[in-house]
Amino acid sequence: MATEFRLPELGENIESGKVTRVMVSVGDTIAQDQPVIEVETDKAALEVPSSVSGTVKEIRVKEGQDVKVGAVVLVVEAGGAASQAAPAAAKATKAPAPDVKPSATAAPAPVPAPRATAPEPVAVEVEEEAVEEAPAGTETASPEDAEPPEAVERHAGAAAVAASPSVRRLAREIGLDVNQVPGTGKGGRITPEDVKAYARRMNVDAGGVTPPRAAAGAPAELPLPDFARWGEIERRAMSTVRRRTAERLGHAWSQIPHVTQFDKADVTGLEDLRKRYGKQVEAAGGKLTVTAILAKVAAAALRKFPQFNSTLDFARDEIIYKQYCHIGIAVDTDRGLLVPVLRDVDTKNLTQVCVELTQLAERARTKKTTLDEMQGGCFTISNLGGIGGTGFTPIVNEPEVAILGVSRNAVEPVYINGEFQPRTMLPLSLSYDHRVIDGADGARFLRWVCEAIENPFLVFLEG
Ligand code: CAO
Repeated sequence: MATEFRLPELGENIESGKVTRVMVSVGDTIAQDQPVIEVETDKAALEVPSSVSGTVKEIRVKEGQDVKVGAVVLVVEAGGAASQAAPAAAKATKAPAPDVKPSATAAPAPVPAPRATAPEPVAVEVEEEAVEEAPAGTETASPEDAEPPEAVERHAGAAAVAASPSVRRLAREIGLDVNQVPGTGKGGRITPEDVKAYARRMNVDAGGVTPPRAAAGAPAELPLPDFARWGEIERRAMSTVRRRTAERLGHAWSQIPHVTQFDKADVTGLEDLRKRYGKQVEAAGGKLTVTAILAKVAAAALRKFPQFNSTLDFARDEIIYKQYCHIGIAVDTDRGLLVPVLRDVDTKNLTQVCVELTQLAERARTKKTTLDEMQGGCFTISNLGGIGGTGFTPIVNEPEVAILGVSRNAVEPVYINGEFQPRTMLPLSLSYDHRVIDGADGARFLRWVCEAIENPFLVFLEG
């Protein structure tokens, strides 16, 4: 009997993914839980395991194609179908989306969504022909354009939120969390007007649907010249990561009043400690790096300065203070910038942080990070010092309110006790959201970070 394997839920608010690799061929025998395709979403690249076993009869997706959650990926002949597979012959126009909850009978979602925000099975009505053909390497028009009638989302501690995919897309393009939008439609359903009204209240420009180019910081009203007039050009489709990066950074840059504070930490002593304890950390499976040390110091600084571990909720006239401390680390990968998150840095010792950071950066570079690992950061560190540079102004990683930029350390003459001494100095730049953080606090925070680097005892004393 032929069974269909459909794209399972990939995570909260994720409706589709771009197929970056098909890992099986027609005629292959596959086992349950065997990864069969690799999918890229705006948050992570995931290997998607099959929920069925047997012989692959048909492959319904291609590399480069956008595939909707619930769309058929494979048709597999016999061999132990899991519960979520539907009969291949069934041409129902309202097939249920696959079960998102890991269970004994359903295949696990490729990446478990964060426990606190794991959605209930989504009541999305999936159209049979959800997958659009596309030549390899190009993106199709958004699959969201084929709009299912209604969807229900849930999020932690909140009632179900009803919003159609187009409304959720509108919210996403503007940069809003649809779960925060009060719905005025029937039964509390969120309408496009609700999203725009909410955006206006948040001081966000929602004049119509902001076109993606405008969201990415390139004003739509400026038409591009015909560059081919001056020489040969090549057009390439933007990757999902590049597009999402452009949208997010464009939004953050235009909406957050940034201030960047600069300072320098004397890391002469720290560099000696790194040399002295490096082998010990290496034996534990990690690398004792400046980034890991800064993550620990930043975690302590967030406890001392809680306004840096906050998020502005304009709509409710509130500031949300997080009681946990997850640090995002900017990682340079061949797919572009990714920011996986180190969890509960304040509760872990430095060796643990080093080991986790080593593994996390490696997973980010090899497309192995889970969605959970890409979410929930409180504060971000971007270390460009391994590459070079004397300073830069990082952009705040919304909805966080501050980010620490790290540049390359250098030996400099520092005037101490009446004489110049050669000291290794680390340039740091702290960008922050001036709506939430005052300049004096920005200066105090960064100074404290520098002092804690120079005298780590401060972390125990005050962090
Ligand atoms: N000054 C001088 N040297 C530095 C340094 C600094 N600030 N930071 C790192 N280095 C050195 C390290 O000591 C290491 O040297 P060795 O190989 O001799 O030990 C080398 O640079 C590489 O460092 P690393 O990558 O092993 O470790 P890390 O923890 O310092 O960095 C990570 C980890 C993930 C932050 C880094 O690899 C990376 O991806 N950086 C780029 C981040 C980025 O793209 N930011 C931009 C975001 S905004 O567009």
